[in-house]
Amino acid sequence: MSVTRAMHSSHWGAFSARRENDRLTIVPFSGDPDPSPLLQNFENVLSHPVRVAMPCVRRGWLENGPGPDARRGADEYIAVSWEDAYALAAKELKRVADEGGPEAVFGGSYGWSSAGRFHHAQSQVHRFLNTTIGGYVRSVNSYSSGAASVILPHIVGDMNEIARRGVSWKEIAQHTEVVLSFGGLALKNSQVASGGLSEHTERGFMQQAAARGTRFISVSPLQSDLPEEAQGEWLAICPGTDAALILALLSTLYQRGWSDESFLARYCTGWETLVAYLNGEEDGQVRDAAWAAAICGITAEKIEALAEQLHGKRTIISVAHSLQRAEHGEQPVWLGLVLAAALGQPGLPGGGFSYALGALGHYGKHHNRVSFPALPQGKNGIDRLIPVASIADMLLHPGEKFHYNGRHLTYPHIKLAWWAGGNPFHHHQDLARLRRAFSKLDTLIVHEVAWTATARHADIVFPATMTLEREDVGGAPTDRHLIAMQPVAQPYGEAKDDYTIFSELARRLGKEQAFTEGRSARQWLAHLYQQMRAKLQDIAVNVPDFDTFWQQGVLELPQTEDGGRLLRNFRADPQHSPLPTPSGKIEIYSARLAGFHYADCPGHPVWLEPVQKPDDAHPFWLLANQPASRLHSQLDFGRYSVSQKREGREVCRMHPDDAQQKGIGEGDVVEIFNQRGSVLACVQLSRQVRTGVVQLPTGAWYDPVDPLADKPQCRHGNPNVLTRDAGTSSLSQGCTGQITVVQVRRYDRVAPAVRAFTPPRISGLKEVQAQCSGRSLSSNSFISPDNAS
Ligand SMILES: Nc1nc2c(c(=O)[nH]1)N[C@H]1C(S)=C(S)[C@@H](COP(=O)(O)OP(=O)(O)OC[C@H]3O[C@@H](n4cnc5c(=O)[nH]c(N)nc54)[C@H](O)[C@@H]3O)O[C@H]1N2
Ligand SMILES: Nc1nc2c(c(=O)[nH]1)N[C@H]1C(S)=C(S)[C@@H](COP(=O)(O)OP(=O)(O)OC[C@H]3O[C@@H](n4cnc5c(=O)[nH]c(N)nc54)[C@H](O)[C@@H]3O)O[C@H]1N2
Ligand SMILES: [Mo]
Repeated sequence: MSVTRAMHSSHWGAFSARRENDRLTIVPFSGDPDPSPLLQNFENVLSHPVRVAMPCVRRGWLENGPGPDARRGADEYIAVSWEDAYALAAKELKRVADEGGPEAVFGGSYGWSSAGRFHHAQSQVHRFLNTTIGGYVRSVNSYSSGAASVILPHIVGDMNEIARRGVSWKEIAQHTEVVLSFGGLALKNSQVASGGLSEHTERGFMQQAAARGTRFISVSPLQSDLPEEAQGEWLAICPGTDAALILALLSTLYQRGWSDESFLARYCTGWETLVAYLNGEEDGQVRDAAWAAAICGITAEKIEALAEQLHGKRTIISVAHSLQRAEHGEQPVWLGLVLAAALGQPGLPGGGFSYALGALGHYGKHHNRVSFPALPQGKNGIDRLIPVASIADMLLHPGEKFHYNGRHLTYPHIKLAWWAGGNPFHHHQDLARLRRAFSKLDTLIVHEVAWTATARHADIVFPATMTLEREDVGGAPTDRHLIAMQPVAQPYGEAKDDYTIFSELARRLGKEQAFTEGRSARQWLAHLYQQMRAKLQDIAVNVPDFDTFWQQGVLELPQTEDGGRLLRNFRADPQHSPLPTPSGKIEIYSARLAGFHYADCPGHPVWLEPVQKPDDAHPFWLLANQPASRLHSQLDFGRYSVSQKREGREVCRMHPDDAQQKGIGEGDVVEIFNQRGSVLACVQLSRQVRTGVVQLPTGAWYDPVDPLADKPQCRHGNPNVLTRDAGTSSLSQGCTGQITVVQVRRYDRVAPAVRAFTPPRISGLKEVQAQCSGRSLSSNSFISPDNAS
């Protein structure tokens, strides 16, 4: 019996993979106090039939050539040799770039890909397009924090200073009396951090804080957003209404004389403008607790009691990413900051505002003094951008103007999009609209490890290796462990890593040297490691050479405890450490934002009536939050993810009272629908869900019964069939996928079988396989790390 063990890492934890004959077992990193069950998702995926085995070309594209095609998403595929795939892709990229320049190529390629820093797919795409055709149209910001990342620099400073480098968990556990979190602190979310997370410490810190007497208060439609460890309180709010609640809290603090007027005067601009707004001096509408109660579904008494709980306490306010992933998402973020300021807390130990605490394992952690460098992306020769969530608008409205952060920009005319390491048919909203948008392209090229819905819309599909099939270095700036990621298995079928694919394409475009700089993947790892080592030497820290690190598997890096420094320094000395805002202070009124003249994001924070709210036809809020059983759509076919489904379908949760009214029982298949389409899911009844809310997490692979339908039905449970595709506001144009409104009914027919994990029809697979190396697709043989390179 042969046994091998290799060190590896993922966005949800470090581990060693142990294989015994054909069985793969994942053993969490011994230094991790609270490993994530997501690790189990690796155990069954290596040779799963839904893996992409060969380069494939969409039949319609191969037969008719590049061009808009409404059949994208419903076509079959033809397996081709690597030679043919490279030739087709290189020729097409050259054609598009010759005719339209880099402005015709969209290389945003948003997505989380895998944890390794070198094979980070998005960086590889960017480097490839920069070095071969001189650039590409890029996307800015993220689906995570589209609104927050744009508004925070106007009102306080860079988001990273308020989130990743925000007040640390350690400090909270020591000093904080009240943690008020809008959107909660679910441990399901802090399991994850991009680049890796070798130690899951949130649970422990919450236990410590609670034991010392910290009071945790979670404002959320879901009780489960606050872990039991926190022993906290739940305020069940209607989704999308936190801005009204916070205005009422501010009004109460002000009316009772509890607002910290000296902090507000010394460290902030514009409090008097907001007070005028609270008092209705602008428009006659008083924004007090009674006003807010009618909007957010929390009684006026409870709102006033909450204000009282905060008054005089060392309080930290956190606003989850989710709140700003909604219409006017800038407002609750801005108001969370203002609430912390009105309590006089920013800059005090364990106090103030911490954006998105607990949303990811990065936040509230300490930083490495030196981190592993990113792959250099080269220089993009053009400056054309879209906010990342405007992808469908861009493709559907070329040449049209749009607003973004004080600028008036124009959508480019895109002919070709190149995607590696992301899944837009997971991450984007209104998937029927997204399909129509993608049908406008001449060509879509996708590198994927498996037949996701995005791969099924591509014209050329390159089979990419999974992280377990190659070597890399895992590391994040907030993780003190650097991991030598050693391969566990041979590539599946004909799969190659993204770097090899791009190197081969660059060669065919006459740019191989520019792309590779003459380095193999292993040589890049050693080169990047050496850069980090030199920087460490500059600060008198010696770490072993690359080969020794590789043998060791894990390296511990020195860290610094500088969490919360921006506001701490500002509080200590506002003259010498002003904030990087126009006034140098916290901006409760922003002259700059007012100068943009956006009705949907004016000069001070406001409550704005949303376009989407429940009505007779759509009486429920749908909450499309992050899944507990996987990262986004990654490894949805993995063991743990599948184990959390029911009969192969995603599980949605609703309150038993709502279900009873609809004649829905535990375990029933339901149809959740609105004007954009419908989704089947399996019901779990739960009193942890506020009435009027249905919760369906993201990440079940899109599996439309008829992919070309105007209003598709997803039999698997992907909520993005239902979400609305509109930006947060003219300021940031962020993603608004977190919430929408829907109707729900029991599905009484025989529910169609889920086919998400069955590959599309592929012809010619056998022939190409015979031409190629002849290696059997099923022999996903395991290898030992020693003979991996
Ligand atoms: N309705 C709604 N929608 C949302 C959200 C929401 O709250 N509600 N949340 C949004 C948020 S915050 C985010 S960050 C996005 C996430 O959206 P994405 O980042 O696009 O989601 P992932 O599933 O992580 O996609 C990564 C893809 O890369 C592939 N992959 C992994 N490793 C490799 C590799 O080495 N090479 C290649 N070529 N491919 C690889 C995986 O198989 C997977 O398909 O979703 C957003 N969408
Ligand atoms: N297991 C796992 N963890 C993840 C991810 C994953 O896919 N899987 N994704 C990671 C990524 S990329 C990101 S960006 C973060 C995202 O971090 P978040 O956006 O914060 O995560 P969500 O789970 O979408 O939302 C958190 C909670 O906010 C609540 N909520 C929703 N709408 C509202 C509202 O209007 N008001 C209030 N008060 N609460 C509301 C929901 O009940 C939800 O459970 O998560 C990260 N963590
Ligand atoms: Mo995200």
